[in-house]
Amino acid sequence: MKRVSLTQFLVEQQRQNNSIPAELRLLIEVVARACKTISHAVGKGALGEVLGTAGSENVQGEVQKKLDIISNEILLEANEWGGHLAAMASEEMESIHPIPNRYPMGEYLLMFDPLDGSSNIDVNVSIGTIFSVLKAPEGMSTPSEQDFLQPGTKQVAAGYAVYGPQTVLVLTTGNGVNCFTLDREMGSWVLTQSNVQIPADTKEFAINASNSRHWYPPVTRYVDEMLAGKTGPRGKDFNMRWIASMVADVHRILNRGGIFMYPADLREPEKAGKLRLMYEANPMAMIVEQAGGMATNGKERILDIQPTALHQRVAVFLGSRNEVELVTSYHKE
Ligand code: AHM
Ligand code: MG
Repeated sequence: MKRVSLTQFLVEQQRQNNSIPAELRLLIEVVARACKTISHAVGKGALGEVLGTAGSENVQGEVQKKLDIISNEILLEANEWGGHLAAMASEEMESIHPIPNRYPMGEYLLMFDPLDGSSNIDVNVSIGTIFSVLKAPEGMSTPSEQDFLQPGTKQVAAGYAVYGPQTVLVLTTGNGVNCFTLDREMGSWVLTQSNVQIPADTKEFAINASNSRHWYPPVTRYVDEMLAGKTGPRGKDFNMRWIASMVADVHRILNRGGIFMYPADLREPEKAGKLRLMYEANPMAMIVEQAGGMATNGKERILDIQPTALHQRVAVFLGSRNEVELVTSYHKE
């Protein structure tokens, strides 16, 4: 098998259709390098004294794990000096992180969830890093939170790294979705899947069913109909999976189809779900759409939502097109 590295892949893409400007290519490589470092820290586990809580809370009031903070630091440090970025924003930081004055300022904005699936860190279950890249608005001098509040359609790149039995980087620059497996001996990312496509139909769904008593009627109806199996209105049996790491659930869907749901529910309607639009929903929605799938908040396309706050939450339905279409149609009835 001819091995194509991430660098070679990006350079060739840049040559072929000029779809990736050189600056963006370098930015992606720096993010990928940071993910390699995070993968290494994650892999050490108890031996690296990286497990457990850090005794602090993030802006959403969630307890931070040591690895949440370490991963955040790795991404900030790796991306600060390269000259491609104007600012960064992270799920783990209350406000944006402008590039310090001692470094040149670039034209991109980077957002990330440094370590998604925090509840799985200490139990050795797959976790990951999710990232999204936007262009800074034309004429921006000092970056502000406002500059980040662009709809997901404006993303120029999005991706995630999943730290599981293998470490895999999944990337889109708006021209399909490609996967790179980390060769741990060589320390390089190798192209292992090109132009991934999510099947339009599926028999598998993912939702945290312990919240079912709080669901809104369209979600209850949709899930009940699947649970009814062959003799129910759907006429087939469905299987369920819930990893509680969005990266791992999305990665499964990318590989064999399925629908992932984190709906808003009756508890705190104003929160509109658990997941964050800027760090989780938008990048995943771009990847899923680029792979032929669909992503909505139950009513509208996630990528069309005009953000109003950096840490805004959103309901998420994504994956196999026909299923996302169906559950979205139930919300509209
Ligand atoms: P995190 O960013 O704090 O890790 O939270 C996001 C995670 C997602 O990866 C996952 O889909 C979801 O939270 C699981 O939530 P729950 O524990 O409610 O099932
Ligand atoms: Mg997360």
